[in-house]
Amino acid sequence: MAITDFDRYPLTFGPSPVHPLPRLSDHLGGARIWAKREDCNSGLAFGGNKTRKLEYIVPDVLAQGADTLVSIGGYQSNHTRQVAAVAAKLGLKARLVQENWVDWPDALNDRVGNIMLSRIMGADVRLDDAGFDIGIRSSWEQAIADVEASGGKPYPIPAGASEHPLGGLGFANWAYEVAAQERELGVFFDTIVVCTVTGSTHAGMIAGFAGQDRPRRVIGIDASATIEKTRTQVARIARHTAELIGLGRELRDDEITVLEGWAGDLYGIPAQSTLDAIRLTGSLEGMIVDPVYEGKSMAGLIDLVTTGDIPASSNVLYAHLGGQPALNAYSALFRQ
Ligand code: 1AC
Repeated sequence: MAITDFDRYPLTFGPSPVHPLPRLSDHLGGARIWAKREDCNSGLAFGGNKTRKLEYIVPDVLAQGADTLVSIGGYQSNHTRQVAAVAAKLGLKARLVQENWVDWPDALNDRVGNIMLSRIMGADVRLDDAGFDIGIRSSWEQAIADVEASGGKPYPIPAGASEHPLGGLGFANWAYEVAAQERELGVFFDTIVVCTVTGSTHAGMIAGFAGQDRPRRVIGIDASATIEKTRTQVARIARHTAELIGLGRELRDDEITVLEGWAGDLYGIPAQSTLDAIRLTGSLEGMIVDPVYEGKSMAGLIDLVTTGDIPASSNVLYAHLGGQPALNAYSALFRQ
């Protein structure tokens, strides 16, 4: 099967915008940097990368006749917010387990930003004390069982939709969308930079680009400081997705790159480089990145361009995945 053979339920506006970041590029004095904007890809609750993944999962939800999407993330999960939006759009219920992934002292952490949006959209939001983990959680399995026990028909969607068998397809398709946009724009992005945590965004890209003629670097920037788990998960999902879309060969290890160094100590806690990247990108380009995901991947991009690891001759495409709503829980960091 090829990517075009999979059913896709449209939730996005179409191809997400691609545009240059000239002032950031000039400031760094190296490669030319562009952004592809999943933060404005849809009218559903600010969109984001998970909306693309859900486009390939919704046909299965509808085929199974489910009435409740059951998913999981941290209090400030972008993923659960996008699941809540899709449930609202389809007239389904959403049951969301929101774990305490980040020990963050903001008193409104479980009330503003993503979690507030999920509540506004009518999701059944349940807080859970468990800390960060990208694996399958018993609280989520319990939520699925609870929905079933109360007569509902649950549809399980794991954290970030990453461990879902179809979770990599949205970003495999993204790779083909990029190739079409390159033809229109007359540019080739030899380097892609993307934040990676639960892994299927990055993994899908790797699988999608692997089937194209011109090789490129698809650099995942670790944002959770659990590097070995992340590498293992990205590799597994990339290989599974490559097989699904009929790549016809094994992915090589050198096609799977997750770089560490910008996550700080913990998921959800910004490092100084994260905060510097947020302010630099905002003040030079008016583009807002967040303290959990994009601030960390942007910090990685800034260093890789500045040190020449990404050569000055490169065109870099920065994947903006749409994590901004969490900024509301980090207001103390931006008082001045
Ligand atoms: C971790 C999946 C993730 C989210 O938003 O919950 N990106």
